[in-house]
Amino acid sequence: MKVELSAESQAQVDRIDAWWRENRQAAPNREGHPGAETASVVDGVQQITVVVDQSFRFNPSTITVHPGPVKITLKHEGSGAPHDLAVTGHAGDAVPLTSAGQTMSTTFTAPAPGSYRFVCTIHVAQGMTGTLVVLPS
Ligand SMILES: [Cu+2]
Repeated sequence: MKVELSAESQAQVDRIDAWWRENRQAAPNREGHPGAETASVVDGVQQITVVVDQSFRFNPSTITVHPGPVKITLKHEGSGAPHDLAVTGHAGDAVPLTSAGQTMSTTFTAPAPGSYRFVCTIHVAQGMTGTLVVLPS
């Protein structure tokens, strides 16, 4: 059965369609954040490898460290856009843009105990964020 819609109803359907398309595209924003790991000490430096791909997520997305030097390695095992990892509010605590297939790392001194956000600076809008927890000792 074919239903004729009034102009007003059609406009409403168009709006709903547009909303649906927009929100389907924004679906990565609603994806969860995988993994939680504590850095392990190798040669006196706490080390952790964070894997990224085309899903706009860090894995692990929650990293726990103790005070002292921390080495974060970003491993891009997917395809598509490059990613970086920057602890917000701490210039220098950042792994530079890492392309698909590449591995990059940075070593820095853990900031004061607390909880910090880290982001992929070019995919904040896709919800590509994580949490760095620095324990008191
Ligand atoms: Cu990214």
